[in-house]
Amino acid sequence: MKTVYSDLHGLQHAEAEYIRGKRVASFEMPRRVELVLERVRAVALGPVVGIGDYGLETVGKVHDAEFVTFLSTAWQAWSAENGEIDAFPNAWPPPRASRRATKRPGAELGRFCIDMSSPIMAGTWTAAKAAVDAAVTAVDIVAGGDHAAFALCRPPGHHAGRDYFGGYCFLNNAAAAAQAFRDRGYGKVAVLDIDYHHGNGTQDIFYDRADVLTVSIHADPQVEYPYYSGYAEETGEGAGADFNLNLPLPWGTEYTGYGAALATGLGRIAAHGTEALVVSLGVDTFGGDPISHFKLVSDDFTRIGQAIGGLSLPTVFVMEGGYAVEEIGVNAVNVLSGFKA
Ligand code: Q9C
Ligand code: ZN
Repeated sequence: MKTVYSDLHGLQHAEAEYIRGKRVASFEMPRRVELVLERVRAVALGPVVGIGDYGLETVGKVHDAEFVTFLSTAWQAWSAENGEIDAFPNAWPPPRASRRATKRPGAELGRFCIDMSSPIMAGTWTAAKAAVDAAVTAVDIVAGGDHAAFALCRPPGHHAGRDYFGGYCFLNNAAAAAQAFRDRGYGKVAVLDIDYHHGNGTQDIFYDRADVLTVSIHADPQVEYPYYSGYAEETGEGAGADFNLNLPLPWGTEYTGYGAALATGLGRIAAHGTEALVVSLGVDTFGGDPISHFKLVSDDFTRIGQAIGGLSLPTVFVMEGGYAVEEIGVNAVNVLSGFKA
């Protein structure tokens, strides 16, 4: 399996995020994917290739134009007012307030940013755009005949919606990959999100569409980020009714419970008549993850990969979360090795 990688990800290197009132060192860091890359090489998973440049068209198919303009110019506006300091919002629009644009960068951030974990810095746009390009490059590798490919990208993407960012995510790499499959003639596409957190952005982007089925297995949103979505009753709307499946699981979930949910999700993906699959590959379901509460062990990731491989679908894996940095390489690559076996 080929791995798509660009070192431009290093341009996003947030110093801090805010967790429960505390300013702490960012859990989402460049070293995460560097260690996955090391593991890819150690097990000889396959060649490592660079990214293509897909311009703004791909991004524009899954994000609103106003949001793309905002994100690509946010640092310039913020740093002109505030200097070289990581950008966080300083206000959010309350329900029923005006959605109109303001003249202050901190207030503009509040219009598009959903939390306090995702600061914008000088290289954020370049890094986020490179991550989308990695995901779409992986799609082109599969469309070119490979059975599967791995987009080893960061910042992650699944919390970014059509017009918002957060949860360490700025642009939705997996959604761009799913859309790219559609644009290359794959009629029915599915996204399987196995990150510990609900893939709210991906759900949002495809919520009213039947051509891209979205399935997410994640921690119960009543107790876990992103809190305001990820419930089982969210099943899609309009043409997309019944084309979104959420499988929330309690804190403490081990492979017994996880594997059962995975089997349900894979069954739905098979029933969809899926022609191409995108996997949002988060490994923050690991028991040792510092911000999560599932209890998977490293060997469980091999089993997850095997189960996904059982679908025998053209598949693109897109890196998402995973913050137990020392184990992230083994855990992520176990999924890919399991898939191949
Ligand atoms: N107490 C991804 O895994 N902070 N994003 C949550 C919980 C945000 C995770 C704080 C976590 C985002 C891609
Ligand atoms: Zn996550």
